[in-house]
Amino acid sequence: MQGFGASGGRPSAGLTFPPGFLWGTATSAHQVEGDNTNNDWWAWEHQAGRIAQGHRSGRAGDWWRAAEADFDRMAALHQNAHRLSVEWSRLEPQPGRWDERALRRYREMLAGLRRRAITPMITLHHFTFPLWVARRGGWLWNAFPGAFGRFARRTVEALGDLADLWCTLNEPVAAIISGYLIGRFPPGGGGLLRTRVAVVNAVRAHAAAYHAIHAAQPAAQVGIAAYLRVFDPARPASRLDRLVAGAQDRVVNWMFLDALRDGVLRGLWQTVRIPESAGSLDFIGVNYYTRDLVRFDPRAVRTLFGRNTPTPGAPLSDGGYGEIYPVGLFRVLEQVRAYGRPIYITENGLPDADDDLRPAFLVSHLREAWRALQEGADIRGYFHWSLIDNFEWADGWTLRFGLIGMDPATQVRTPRPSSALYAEICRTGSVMI
Ligand code: IFM
Repeated sequence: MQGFGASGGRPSAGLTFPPGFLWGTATSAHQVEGDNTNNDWWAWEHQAGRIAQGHRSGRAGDWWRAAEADFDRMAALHQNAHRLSVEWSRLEPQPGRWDERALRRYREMLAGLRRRAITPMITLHHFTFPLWVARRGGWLWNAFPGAFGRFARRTVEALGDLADLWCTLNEPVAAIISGYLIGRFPPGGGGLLRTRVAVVNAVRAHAAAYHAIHAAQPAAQVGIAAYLRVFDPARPASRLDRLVAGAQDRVVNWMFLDALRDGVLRGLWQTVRIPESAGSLDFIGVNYYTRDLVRFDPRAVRTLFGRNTPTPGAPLSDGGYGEIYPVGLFRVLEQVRAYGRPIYITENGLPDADDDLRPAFLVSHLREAWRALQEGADIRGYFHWSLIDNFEWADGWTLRFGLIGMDPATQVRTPRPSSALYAEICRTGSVMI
C-alpha cells in the first residue's frame, strides 16, 4: 500500500498506520529504576535459588537517578510515547504514609517525557507489592482492593496533570498463576484455591482503581495490560487436547477481561458476581509474545492438565522464551476487537541478545497489527518491550529484550541494529515491507 508517513508529506511504500498513532516502548519500575528495596520482589531476589544465576535487580537501569538519559534516547529514536510504571512501595512506603519526594521524582520524570513530546501511559501495578501489602497477603489480602483504590486515587490526583492514560494492573492473571500455581514469582506457590481468591481480588482491585481514577480525573482512559497468549491443540484431532487448550485460553486470556466487561467472573470452577467491575475498561492493553501447542497430560495439574511446547521446528527466541508466531498477534487482536474498545499493544517483543531475530520480528508483528487495523480493530498505539535490557524477573539478566543493549554492571548502553529500524518506523508511521 502507498502512503504518507507521520513525518508529513514524504511518500513511503509500506503499511501506513493512522495519524496520531502512539509509537513507543514499555518498561516497568522494578525492571529499570534500581534499588527498589521496599517491595516483595527485592526480598524474593535475595532468597537463594529464586532468580536465574543468582541475579538481582540491583541498580537495574538506574532510572530513579537518571532516567532522562534514556528519555533522550527515546526521543532520538523518534518514539512519541512511553509506557512506564510507578512503584507503589516508593509512593506509599508504609500504609497511609506518602513520600512526597518520590512523588516529585515521578512528576519530574513525566514532565521530562512530555518536554520531549513523549506521551506517557502509566501502569499502577506491575508485579511488585510494597512489603507492607505483601506481608498482609498481597493479592490474597481482603483489604487489598480498597488499599489499591486509595493508592490509585492519590497517585492520579498527584500526577493527573501530566498523564491521562492509565493501566491499573499489568498481566494480573499471568502474575497470579506464576505466583500461586507455577511458583516462579512470589509467594512461590499456594495452589488452586488461593489462585481463585487472588483472581477475584484482582478484579475487585481493578474495579476500585478504575472508579478512583475516574473520580480524580473524569477524562482519564483506564485499562489493563492483559497477557494474551495463543494456545492451540497439539493434535487438532484430539478432543482432550482441544479441551485443555481451550481451558488454558479461557483462564489465561479471557476470564479476566470478560469479568471487567460483564461484572461476573466465570472460570476456575467458579462464578462470582463483581458488579462494580462491569464496564470498567476504557481500552484494552494487549501484551502479546508467543503461542503454545497444548497436549493433554493428566499429571499437569498446575497447568490445567495441559503440557505446553512450541511448535516443532518453529523459530524460537533466546532461552526457550517461546515460539515466534506473528499471526498470533492478529488472532488475539481479532478477539479483543469483539470487546468494542480501543486497543493499545502495550507490550510485544522478544529476548534476542544478538539481534538476529528482532528486525524480522518487528516487521512481521507490525504487519499483523496493520492487518487487524484493516479489519476494523481500533488500535491506537504500539509499545515495544523494551527500550533497554532490563531485569527479567525470575530470568534475571539472562534474557535481553532491549532495542538497546544495557550492561547492568557498567550501565553502558549499546544500541542494537533493530533500534534504528524501529526508529524509522516511528519516524514515518509506516512499516516498509
Ligand atoms: O518483562 C516482562 C514484563 O514485565 C511483563 N510482560 C512480559 C515481559 C517479558 O517477559
